[in-house]
Amino acid sequence: MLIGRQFACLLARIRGWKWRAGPMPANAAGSNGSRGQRPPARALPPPLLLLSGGSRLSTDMSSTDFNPTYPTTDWKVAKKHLEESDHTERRSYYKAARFVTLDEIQTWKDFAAGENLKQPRTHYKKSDVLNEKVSLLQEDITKLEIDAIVNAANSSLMGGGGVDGCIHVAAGPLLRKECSTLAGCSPGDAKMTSGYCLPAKYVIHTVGPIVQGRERLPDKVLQSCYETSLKLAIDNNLRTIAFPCVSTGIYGYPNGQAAETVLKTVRHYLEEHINSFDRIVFCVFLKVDYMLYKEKLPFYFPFGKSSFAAVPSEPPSPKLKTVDKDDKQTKNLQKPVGNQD
Ligand code: AR6
Repeated sequence: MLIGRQFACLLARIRGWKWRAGPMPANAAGSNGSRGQRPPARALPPPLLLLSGGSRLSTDMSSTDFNPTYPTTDWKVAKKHLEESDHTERRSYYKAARFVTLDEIQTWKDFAAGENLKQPRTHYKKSDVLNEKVSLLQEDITKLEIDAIVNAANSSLMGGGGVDGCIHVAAGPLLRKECSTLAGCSPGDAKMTSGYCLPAKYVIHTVGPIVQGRERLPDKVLQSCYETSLKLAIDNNLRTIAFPCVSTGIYGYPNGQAAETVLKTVRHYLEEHINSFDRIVFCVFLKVDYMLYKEKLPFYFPFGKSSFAAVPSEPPSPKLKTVDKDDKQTKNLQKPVGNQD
C-alpha cells in the first residue's frame, strides 16, 4: 500500500517534471534572425524516493538517470534519451549560453551575392543548387545547432587541445565515456558519438594527418577525413554537418593547401550525393582560414557568369601568401573568432 502510494507519487512527479520543462521562451532562436538563447536551466530533479529499507526505488527514472549534464549518468541512457527528446528538452541541456541555428547561417549563394567577390575562371560549373547547400561561417563550431559537427580528433579519441578540447568541454563528460568505447580511430577514418550537451545532435570524430616531418602533403588522408565523415552522416541520415579546418592547427597542415583539398573533395562528394544533404558548413575559426575559403570558394563553387569549361583545374595562387604558417602576413591573421559566450 505504502509502496503503491509512493509509486503514484513518483509518477506524478515525473509528469510534473516533464511539464515543467515548458515551452521555449520568446527570445529563443527562431526564424527572426537573432542568435539563440538557451532556455533557463532546468530545476533540480525531484528528490529520490526511498523504500522503507532505505534502498533506491528501482523504477525511479528521475533526471539523474538520463541527464547528460551529470558525469555519473550512463552515456547509453543519456544518448537514447536525447534521441527521443524534443527540441525544447534538448535545448535545456545545452552548456552554451548561445547557439546558432541553421536558418541563421547564410548559404554560399546568398553570401556570394552580397559580397563584391571576383569570379575566377574555373572548369567547375555554376550550380545554384550546390551553392545553396554550402556555407562559409567564422564561428565557434560548438555553438552550431545542426545535425552533426566534425571534430578534429587524435587517434585515441580521448580528447586533446584545439577544437577537440572545445568540443569535449561543451559536450560534457559523457562524450569521453562514449569515446572510450570506440577503440580509437585511424587517420582518415571517422567515428560518431552523441553530442550530449552540445547544440549539435552528433559529433563525427575524424583524425587528420600529421604533417610535420613529411616530404609530401598527405592530401589523400585529409580527403578521406572529409569523405568518411560525409559518408557517416549519410549512413545516419544526418543532413546538416559542419567541418572545422581539420589538421590545420596542431597537426600543421598548411591552411591554403588544406582549403583546396577540402573544397575539391566536398564539391565532388556533394555532386554525387546532392539529395543527401541540406547544408555542409565550412566552419572556420581563424581569420586566415576565413580569407582563404572566401578566396577559394568561387573557384570550386562558382557563383558568377564567367565560369569556363577547359580552363585551369587548380585555382589561381592566393594573393595573400597565407599558406605558410611562418609568414608574417599569416601571423596577423591568426585571430580566432571572439568567444561570445
Ligand atoms: N571551433 C571551430 N574551429 C576551431 C575551434 C572551435 N571552437 N577551435 C579551434 N578551431 P586543431 P588538428 C580550429 O589543432 O590540427 C587536438 O589536440 C583551429 O583554428 O584543433 O587536426 C587533437 O586531440 C584550426 O583551424 O586540430 C589532436 O591531437 C582547426 O580547428 C590535434 O589537436 C583544427 O585545429 C588535432 O590537430
